[in-house]
Amino acid sequence: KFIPSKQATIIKAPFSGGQGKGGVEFGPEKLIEHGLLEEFEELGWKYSIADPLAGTDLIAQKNDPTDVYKNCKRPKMVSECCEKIYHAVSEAHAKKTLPVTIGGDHSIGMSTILAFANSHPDGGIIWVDAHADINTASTTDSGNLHGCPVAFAMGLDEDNWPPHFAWLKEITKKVKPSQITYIGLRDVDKPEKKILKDLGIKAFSMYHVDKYGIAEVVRQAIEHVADGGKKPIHVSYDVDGIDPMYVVATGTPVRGGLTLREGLFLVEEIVNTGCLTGLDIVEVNPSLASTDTHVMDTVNTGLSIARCALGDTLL
Ligand code: 5AB
Ligand code: MN
Ligand code: MN
Ligand code: MN
Repeated sequence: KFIPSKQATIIKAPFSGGQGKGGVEFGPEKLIEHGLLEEFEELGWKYSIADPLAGTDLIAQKNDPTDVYKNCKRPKMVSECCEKIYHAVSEAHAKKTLPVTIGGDHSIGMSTILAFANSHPDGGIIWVDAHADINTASTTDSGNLHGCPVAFAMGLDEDNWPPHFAWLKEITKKVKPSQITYIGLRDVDKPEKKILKDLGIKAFSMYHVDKYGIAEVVRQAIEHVADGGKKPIHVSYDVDGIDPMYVVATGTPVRGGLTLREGLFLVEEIVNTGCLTGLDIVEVNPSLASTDTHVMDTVNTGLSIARCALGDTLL
């Protein structure tokens, strides 16, 4: 509905500065190596590739011991990279293409959802994750900014932001609490629970998936953020939303997650509304599995999410 011809912009975000582990920066290349681009072709999509972090010395930045601000780790690196990704995603929206941002860690979600909200102010965001990623610069305990992107995109606790985030402060239209919902939550920090409650953010945890079933949960999610399928929808998909039995190779796995089919079904349902207008696939870390089979399970899950998002169907 909102992408007039099947045109996508694949945005590579080989970024790992939002957390401490190495390897998540290989996500985009791994997905491409195992057939991401062929999927677009087979499903009739035209695409261009954006590589906004090309030329950035990501290794030196990640190892810069001076890049800290209070409890926040690598704020300069995260800010600089996220600004570039913000512009790339905004450009993809301006060209009326589907931005498909491939991580990398989830800190880049601040850019993708903010670019979405600025290009589609009436749109809704569905954040699929085991985690709420809504710690603020003050509440983060780990200091890892991949646990904070939603708070940054909403402008929460701006007074305590690291000074590097000046560009983000200048973007006055923030993501609104009513504009986002979650599916798959099961590991939410105490201060995050308070934020979700205080702001009245609708969230579907694994409890809701068990109680109502994924079909009803995704229906309610679409109802809440997109008037049941009348408005553009951005999906920010952290692969750790799916159970580690299918997705081992990710940085912060939590047991008791979505089955593979639940995780794919929700994408299929969103696509069926015709409203999918932005997608992130993040936190595939090929270095975090002890066997090739486990790496490939995770990579193939990422590829399946993409295939569902591009409208693969038997019918
Ligand atoms: B992910 C935790 N809440 O803030 C924190 O993988 C985990 O992008 C964040 O969802 C997980 O460090 C970030 C404990
Ligand atoms: Mn997560
Ligand atoms: Mn700028
Ligand atoms: Mn996440």
